[in-house]
Amino acid sequence: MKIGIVCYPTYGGSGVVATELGKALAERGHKIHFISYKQPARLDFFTNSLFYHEVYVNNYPLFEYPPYETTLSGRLVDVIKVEKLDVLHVHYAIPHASAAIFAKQILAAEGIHIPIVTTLHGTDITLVGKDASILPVITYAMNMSDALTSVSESLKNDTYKLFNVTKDIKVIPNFIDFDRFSKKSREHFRKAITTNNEKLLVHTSNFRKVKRVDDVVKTFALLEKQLPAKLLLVGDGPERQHIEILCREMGLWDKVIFLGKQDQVEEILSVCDLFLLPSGTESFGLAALEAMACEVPVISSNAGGIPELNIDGVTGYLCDVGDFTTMAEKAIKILSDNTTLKQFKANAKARALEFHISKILPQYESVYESVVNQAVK
Ligand code: GMT
Repeated sequence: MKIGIVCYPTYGGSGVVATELGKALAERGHKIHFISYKQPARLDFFTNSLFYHEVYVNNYPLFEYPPYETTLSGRLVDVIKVEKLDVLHVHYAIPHASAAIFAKQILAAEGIHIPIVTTLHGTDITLVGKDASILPVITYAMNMSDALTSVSESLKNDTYKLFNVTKDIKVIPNFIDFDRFSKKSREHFRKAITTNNEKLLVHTSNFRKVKRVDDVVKTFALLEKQLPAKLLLVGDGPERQHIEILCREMGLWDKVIFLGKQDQVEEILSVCDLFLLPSGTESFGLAALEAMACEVPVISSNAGGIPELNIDGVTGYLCDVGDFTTMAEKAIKILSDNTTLKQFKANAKARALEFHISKILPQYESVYESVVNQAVK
């Protein structure tokens, strides 16, 4: 099949899922056309089945807000026609779903039918999309999509709760490529940052408020009073400076290491003992799945879709949002006994294997086939 994929080109979340999906589909013989405003971060090579089309927004002095959505629709019309795409798959509804529906309608007027698959990822529903200024546009785009998928049951339920969506939503969970995400031997890196008996905790995110990185630091502060440990903070974003200041104020500056944005996050995860994910909302928690694949158990909040991934008492622990005291207690419980830690690490990997890319990919293929076949009938 010739498949167009629209996504954000960013390091985290939906951009990663879209890019890894496209790369895996290309390996299975499909022709994949990525359409975005920048080359997706994980699209670090090309083959004769992978293509990238940049959306370039022309600026003009009149525009306080350059018209990205209109330009994206125009680019989609062009790529769909020229490349003769069979299906267009858009990741993150805002503004990708509405831009795709506009392109679909323009093409319909020319007698060309293009099925649209929209995948909902998280804050496109739970934070940004539900805002009254956007809600009617996103509702329309979801209902006009030929197929709708969401990355968790929780996100599906939120969508039905918050929007007047009449379409079926198929849950297809996020996935992990074990060729890349598995424990690597990088002990030299661990030795460089920890002493022999120190445990190593980690958090990776885009440092937005919703990630509650201050709860990561507060959990660590309680823990390190009882257990020698260090904390790695990977990623960057609006909250980073505030978190740096918090670490200084709490006297943790020499125990918390800020690594910034990293390409080879699996190498870092490979030397860590525990992952912290205290998010206020989280539709799935791909970062936690990446950690689990590298044999790192997870202390998380019980928000959104996280309980569909992290099993309480098995792969880590689930705590109420904001309850960093319990998070610290549970972290100490796992880390203070090496036999317990070993068991949790093994459980984390076993759970991650259930999200192996080979199990999830066919689910997307069958969605594509169903919308393409519907069009033929
Ligand atoms: O929705 C977002 O906040 C952005 C999105 C992204 O593009 O980074 O993250 C969401 O999608 C990921 C991939 O499906 C999920 O693993 C994240 O849980 C989800 N983030 C939130 O729900 C906050």
